[in-house]
Amino acid sequence: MIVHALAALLQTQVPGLPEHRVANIFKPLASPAQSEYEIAVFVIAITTVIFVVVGGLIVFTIVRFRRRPSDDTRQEPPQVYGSNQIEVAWTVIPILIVFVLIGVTARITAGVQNASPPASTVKVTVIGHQWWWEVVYPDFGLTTANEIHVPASPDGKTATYLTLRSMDVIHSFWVPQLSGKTDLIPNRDNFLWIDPKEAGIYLGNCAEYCGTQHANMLLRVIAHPPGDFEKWMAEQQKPAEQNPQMTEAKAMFESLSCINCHTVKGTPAVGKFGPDLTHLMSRETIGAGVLTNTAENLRNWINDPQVAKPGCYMPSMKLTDQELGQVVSYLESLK
Ligand code: HEC
Ligand SMILES: [Cu+2]
Repeated sequence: MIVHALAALLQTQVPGLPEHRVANIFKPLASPAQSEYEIAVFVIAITTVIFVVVGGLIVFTIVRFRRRPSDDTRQEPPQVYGSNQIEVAWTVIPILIVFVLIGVTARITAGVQNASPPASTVKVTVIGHQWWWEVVYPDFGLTTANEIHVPASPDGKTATYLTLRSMDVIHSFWVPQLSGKTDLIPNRDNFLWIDPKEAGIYLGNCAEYCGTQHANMLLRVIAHPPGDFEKWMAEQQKPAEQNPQMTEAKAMFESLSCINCHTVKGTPAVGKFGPDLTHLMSRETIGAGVLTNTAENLRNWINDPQVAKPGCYMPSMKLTDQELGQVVSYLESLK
């Protein structure tokens, strides 16, 4: 399984878009991640100084006051206690340090949370499911899955505001180069915003254990260069492709219970339990990043999703070869 996930992570590449695949908080590429990076460095610097001072004093004491052969072993060392100055110093200084850390953390957290959206803001609702992400663009009437397309914001003038919800258990949205983790909690809306400084693909994952396939609940944010996001959106808003050569295959798909769980816009398939398949072929991966979206992987997935993602909530439909062939060719027409 890990091999599958790794393979999916390593293979996929959209031509022309660089991949920011380092899951590294020390290489921030969006404002919230930048602020969080700064505070992380600040806290690490202060705690490093404390570590060096305390560790240094301990080492110094051990060496300087070690037992020497000339020591009188029957005599206790001088018992020094009750120095007011020292007591005050080691109480007050740590309190001051703690308050500085609290103050700076509160200021940065509030700064990230209260930042007002720039004029051009894309709203996205991300809904966690076991074990995939539903992605809704309420202003565009669009639903997709697992791959969140947003405009890049090289000048800081656009941002994407995410409303985070959950259908079942607590999940956590984490794309390390864009922002810290934010939980998706049932019956509660959480918010998060991102403004990727560079176009490209940012990888993330669910960061709150949410059941067997938690590790395969991967996430990618695709930040489009200026102008491209609108093109992508225009493509996505079109209804599902109606290819006349697919009439039979389409009828086959619609006769199966796939349509109780999946939506294909403009067709009788209106299920909401699984990912929207209207533009399935525009996605790079299937199964929340577990497989690259190739013809072979798609066929294997539909034949039995439990192989790539054991325990996931899509059953093997035990299709015959002929049914499988038709269903796959229909899905492949959903550009
Ligand atoms: C009981 C509900 C259910 C049925 C029936 C069902 N699916 Fe699914 N399907 C799901 C769920 C849930 C997922 C998401 C699995 C995951 O990633 O954990 C999914 C994922 C998929 C995906 C991957 C989509 C993506 O973007 O990752 C495809 C393709 C798919 N199903 C096709 C089909 C086809 C074709 C059928 C009928 C033969 C079918 N499904 C029947 C629930 C169902
Ligand atoms: Cu999860």
